[in-house]
Amino acid sequence: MSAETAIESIFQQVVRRNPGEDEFHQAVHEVLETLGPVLVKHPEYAEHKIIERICEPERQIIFRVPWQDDNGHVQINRGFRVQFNSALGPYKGGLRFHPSVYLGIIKFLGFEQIFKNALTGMPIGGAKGGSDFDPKGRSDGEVMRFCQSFMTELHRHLGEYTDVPAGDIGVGAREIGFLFGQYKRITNRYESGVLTGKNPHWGGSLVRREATGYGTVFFVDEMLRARGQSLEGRTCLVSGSGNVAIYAIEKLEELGAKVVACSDSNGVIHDPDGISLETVKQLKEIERRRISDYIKHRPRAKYHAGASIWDIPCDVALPCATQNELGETAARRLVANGCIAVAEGANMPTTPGGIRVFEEARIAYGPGKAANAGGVATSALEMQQNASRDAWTFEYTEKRLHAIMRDIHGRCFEAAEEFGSPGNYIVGANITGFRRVAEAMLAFGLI
Ligand code: NDP
Ligand code: 2IT
Repeated sequence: MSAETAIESIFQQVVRRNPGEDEFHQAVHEVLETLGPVLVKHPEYAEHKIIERICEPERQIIFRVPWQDDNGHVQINRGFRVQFNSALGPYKGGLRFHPSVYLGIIKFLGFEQIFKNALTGMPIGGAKGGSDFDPKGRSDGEVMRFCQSFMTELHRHLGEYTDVPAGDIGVGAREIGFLFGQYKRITNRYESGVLTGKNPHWGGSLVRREATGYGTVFFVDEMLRARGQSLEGRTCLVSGSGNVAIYAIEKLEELGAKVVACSDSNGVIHDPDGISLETVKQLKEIERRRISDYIKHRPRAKYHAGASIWDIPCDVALPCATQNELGETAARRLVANGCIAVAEGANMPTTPGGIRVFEEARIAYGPGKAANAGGVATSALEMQQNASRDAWTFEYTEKRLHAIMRDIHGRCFEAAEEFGSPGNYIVGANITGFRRVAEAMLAFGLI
């Protein structure tokens, strides 16, 4: 049986065993379709069923999260933590609070996280968790009660050497604070390393807030350098207006690029003079408002409800909102408008059809596993600081992040060459991450 046939049959088995989990199937397919050449080079991986084992989470926890809203009504949500792979270190990965969350979303994110975390070169396994809780329109008190209830169940599965969650969509510094407070209270331990993304005043790392966005920009900068180009003077689009988007915009501006648009799930802001980051931060980080309010502060900007950000002409596009936000039609539009680089701040934002368009056009395309790995890498730096009871400066931590992103780029670039797909960062990222996990799993015996 050829490596490709063997892999297709593993994929079919994953689909059969995980019915209805479309996003998980998509994430698995995207990795498996690049692994053929690895199996040819390493028949021992097939013999020991490494791929089959990696596709099956080590542990899946699903639990009830009851809480009381401000009107005294009982609310019930569902909580998840999928501990996917611990070959390289404690389970590590964010928590997502969004009404679209179900097991298939958490599994796709956890699966991606295995390879992303391996790619950072740091000692962290892969996991993801979250809930179908919708934080939009909820008071601080409601969010606190939800977080306390969520942690009341989840705490027994966590620990600095066991599983270390962080933020993702809908989970930022406020939620991490409530979660940490409840963990500390239940366990009677000030175990700083059990969560990352903490406020720097009580154990968080400087640069963690900025890390995913900054890292994505460092990655796109590396891709452009590899082609003898730079970010200077480039027109950019950044979708979303949350944590990743905001700090991607900040670093793009620092490096001399101009960001003309950002968005949220309701619509798009187009500001040809360049997005005012101060306004976005005030609206999103402080007031928790919709991005449509931006035009009240910047009357020359336009708001397009329900529009696609990818219709706006640009040189560089950074999808930083959510999965499957950039489809085939949008990808064609970007390429037709002269876009030269795409790097994914979000997880799996480009559909398979969109990826094909970028590959055919041979533009620089950085998949999320590589491009957004700066967030989790800086989480690992936060764990290092917690373990040594130390706190590093902003400058030093950012230097470490920058070096990590350069290394990730280098590893992906070289692996893509080695396996016959020069310039293909999907191949490079998947193979590099997979090999590191596979080697550890082989060494550990049948686990
Ligand atoms: P936030 O909650 O801070 O922001 C999410 C942004 O994306 C918001 O602007 C939100 O708009 C928009 N968005 C969310 N869902 C949708 C949707 N279904 N359609 C359109 N827009 C949507 O999350 P983050 O910035 O932390 O996360 C963004 C992406 O980056 C996610 O894919 C996440 O997995 C990924 N990521 C995050 C990391 C981190 O460190 N935080 C690390 C690596 C990847 P609205 O307010 O309208 O919902
Ligand atoms: O998708 C991701 O890498 C994250 N949400 C960050 C995970 C982390 O543990 O910092």
